[in-house]
Amino acid sequence: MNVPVKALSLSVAAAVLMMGCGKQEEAPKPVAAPVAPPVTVVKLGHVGPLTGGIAHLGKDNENGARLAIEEANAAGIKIGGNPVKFELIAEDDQADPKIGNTVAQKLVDAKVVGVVGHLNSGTTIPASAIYNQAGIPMISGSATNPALTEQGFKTVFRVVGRDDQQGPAVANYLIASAKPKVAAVIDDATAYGEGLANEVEKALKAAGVKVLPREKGTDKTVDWKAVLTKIKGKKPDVVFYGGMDATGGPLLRQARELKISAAFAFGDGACTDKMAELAGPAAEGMICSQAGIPVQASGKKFLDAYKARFNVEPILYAPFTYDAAMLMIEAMKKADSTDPAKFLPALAASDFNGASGNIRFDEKGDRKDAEMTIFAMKDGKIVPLAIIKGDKSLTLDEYAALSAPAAAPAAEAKPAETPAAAPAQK
Ligand code: ABU
Repeated sequence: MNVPVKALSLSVAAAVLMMGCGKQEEAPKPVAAPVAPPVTVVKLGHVGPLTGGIAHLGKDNENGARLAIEEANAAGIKIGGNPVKFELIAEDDQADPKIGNTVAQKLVDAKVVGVVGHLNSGTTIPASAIYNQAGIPMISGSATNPALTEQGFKTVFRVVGRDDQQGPAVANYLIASAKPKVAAVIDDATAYGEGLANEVEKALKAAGVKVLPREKGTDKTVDWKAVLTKIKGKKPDVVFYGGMDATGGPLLRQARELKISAAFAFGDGACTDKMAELAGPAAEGMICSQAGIPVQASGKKFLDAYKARFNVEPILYAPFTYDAAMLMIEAMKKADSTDPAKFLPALAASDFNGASGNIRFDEKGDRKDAEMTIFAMKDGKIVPLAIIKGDKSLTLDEYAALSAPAAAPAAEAKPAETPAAAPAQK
């Protein structure tokens, strides 16, 4: 797991000098140079799709974890008395559950001490059993399907909210803003898309909205014309799609091409500026939700560091994967050990002010008091309309004013010992 690297150097012994008279003089004694303490290399895994339609989101997640690790290495952390060097082992699961399991086993075999990931619920849920079997903690920065943390695994955590929070949040916004009588719900048949669509449907029905029979595609579908033609005839007032932006963008563009005028709403997987790139002007006005604070609220220090390091803006959940890696590192520091069995209790007891706000876990490994944010697409950018925290609905400015001390110093994140530093709780 840890590879000690010993650096040892000795000064060169002086040669014995024979002086003119033939008398042998005693050579100076060798002086040992200061011995550098052994460096412990600590491997952390990150997994997400780095190829395929949602590679942009996988790279965003990976960048967040990488930034945290580079900052920790620059800070020069000691654990167990020795300096440590964190190494990120980044793997591509292509958003495919089978490949997800293969790379999970690869990370176990590589003796990582923790994993940040995976990105998709459909890969994270099966992979979590592999990590749990090996006693390796994992924190997803984006998987929102409730089943992930309902398995009873003590090694499993997430730093975003759940779809049984996100579904009602976006559905209730849709109900209040569009006052629909009839709704269509479509999903991509993944653990995430179908699960979130189910939560939205439940909330719509509970509010008395008639929900049409479910329509389905896959996470590769880009031709939605048959599904949309079927829906058009039933004249829904609103359409919700459970799926990612790579498939949601074409869906929205084709819906407008078919002159479907319903309000469209999406979950976090399709709550990105990429929707405007893929759908064009058809994306204007769409509603979407994220299962956490908007990236803009993650604090200037994190945003500046991310931009400086990667020369792009973070897209969606990079602040959350940054925090996930930081949480692992903080837990190792607290336990003074890189042994997962030893730092796991410290991880479960985290109380940490990171880029995405204050993080504490409940007994299942879910984030306590996770925020939900509702966005609308304006001029090609998703703009946060409301950040829902407990029973409060806040604007971005109101949230920033409440949480500034916690959000600002992302790179210097400290355990939340000062109650004033934490954002308002329910
Ligand atoms: N939560 C958005 C996308 C990731 C997932 O599959 O849960």
